[in-house]
Amino acid sequence: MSLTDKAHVDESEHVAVKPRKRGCLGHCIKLWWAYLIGFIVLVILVVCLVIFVGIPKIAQSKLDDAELTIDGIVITNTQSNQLSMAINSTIRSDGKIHATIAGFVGDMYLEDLEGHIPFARINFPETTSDALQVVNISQTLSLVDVTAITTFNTWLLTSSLLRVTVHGDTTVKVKGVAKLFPVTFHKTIEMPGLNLLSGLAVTNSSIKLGGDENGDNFFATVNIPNTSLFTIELGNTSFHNYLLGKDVGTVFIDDLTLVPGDANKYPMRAAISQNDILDTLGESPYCDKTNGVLPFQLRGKSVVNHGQNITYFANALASANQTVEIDLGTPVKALLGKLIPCGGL
Ligand SMILES: *[C@@H]1O[C@H](CO)[C@@H](O)[C@H](O)[C@H]1NC(C)=O
Ligand SMILES: *[C@@H]1O[C@H](CO)[C@@H](O)[C@H](O)[C@H]1NC(C)=O
Ligand SMILES: *[C@@H]1O[C@H](CO)[C@@H](O)[C@H](O)[C@H]1NC(C)=O
Ligand SMILES: *[C@@H]1O[C@H](CO)[C@@H](O)[C@H](O)[C@H]1NC(C)=O
Ligand SMILES: *[C@@H]1O[C@H](CO)[C@@H](O)[C@H](O)[C@H]1NC(C)=O
Ligand SMILES: *[C@@H]1O[C@H](CO)[C@@H](O)[C@H](O)[C@H]1NC(C)=O
Ligand SMILES: CC(=O)N[C@H]1CO[C@H](CO)[C@@H](O)[C@@H]1O
Repeated sequence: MSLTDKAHVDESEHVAVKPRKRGCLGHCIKLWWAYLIGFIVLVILVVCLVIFVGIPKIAQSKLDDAELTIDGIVITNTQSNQLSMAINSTIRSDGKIHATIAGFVGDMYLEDLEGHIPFARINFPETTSDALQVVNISQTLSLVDVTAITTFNTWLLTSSLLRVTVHGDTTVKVKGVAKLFPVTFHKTIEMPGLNLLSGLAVTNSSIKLGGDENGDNFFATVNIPNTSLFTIELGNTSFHNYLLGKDVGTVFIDDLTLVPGDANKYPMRAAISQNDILDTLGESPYCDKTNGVLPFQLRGKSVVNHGQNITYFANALASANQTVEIDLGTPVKALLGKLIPCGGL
């Protein structure tokens, strides 16, 4: 641009100093080389602008417009310091430009937690700008920051919706241009959480007076609804069991793997204080209104998978109480032939 400007300036100065009636043609012919250089420079400039400013801007804005959806996340092989994480996802774009996005490391963090500390670093594979891209990832995650993953699990457990951001720097290669352009992959996804496992139901309960060889005296079937997209291998879990604010024992659910949907049906066993239960069953409203259905609260105590303490799940499960109504009237009636009357036996 500077050269063309200069050509114009030269010309006008010329005209100003020595006004003649020869018209433009003579000048144009005389200064043809200046116009030519000006033109070439302009072309180079435009091409450079397109390549170095235009394409990266377009590439970045196309990437920003693309939509990332998570179809499923599977967490297995959970150990104290590592786990396997698989993610099935889809990236949708308008597919109008032909580009390749290089593989990159994406940090995943909770969008709504200040600090944006990553709880996972995911290796995204190379993708293209096709309108529909299926991106399935499977990798082992070393848990460098156990606090961050515990916090994430706590949010996942306690929220009905949570926002997770994937952020990473990568490059785009546009068809026909050799240069790689730096771009940033930044997507915030809204996903359903486990909503405190609400809807958890305990049915088919039975009592064994005096307990079995492990000391367990209560058995039932538990249904744990999973509203999230996560499949999570927990392992052997145990829970504090509170009755009206008092810790009355421990509930165990073995080999627990939560899957999305309603298919989480597990046998549960518990070692609970029989005296506390019988006392409470003899009080109103349990003796006269609820037919022996008692309001318990469960709070995570431990998670052990193949001998390893999984604190990032245990602490998440310990962060909140889940209220669950358990029918003890039916098993007591089966045992004693009657419900506990008000005032006790
Ligand atoms: C991804 O999809 C495959 C095939 O449908 C399935 O076997 C796998 O469990 C899925 N993984 C995740 C993480 O959803
Ligand atoms: C990727 O995941 C999708 C489901 O999200 C599944 O349909 C597809 O089969 C999976 N592909 C592979 C190679 O696992
Ligand atoms: C009820 O519990 C018993 C053991 O206590 C178990 O064998 C049975 O399968 C359970 N039934 C259902 C329907 O969950
Ligand atoms: C859970 O309930 C028990 C008994 O009511 C209470 O002591 C405890 O503080 C509660 N814990 C949480 C995390 O709410
Ligand atoms: C759960 O505990 C049982 C009995 O203690 C054990 O046999 C089993 O291997 C444990 N399961 C896991 C996943 O750790
Ligand atoms: C797991 O934690 C329990 C209680 O906190 C402890 O007694 C046990 O030794 C731990 N096990 C391992 C393998 O660290
Ligand atoms: C009870 C409940 O909320 N069930 C949900 C479990 O999750 C699936 C989707 O993964 C939903 O369709 C169910 O409604």
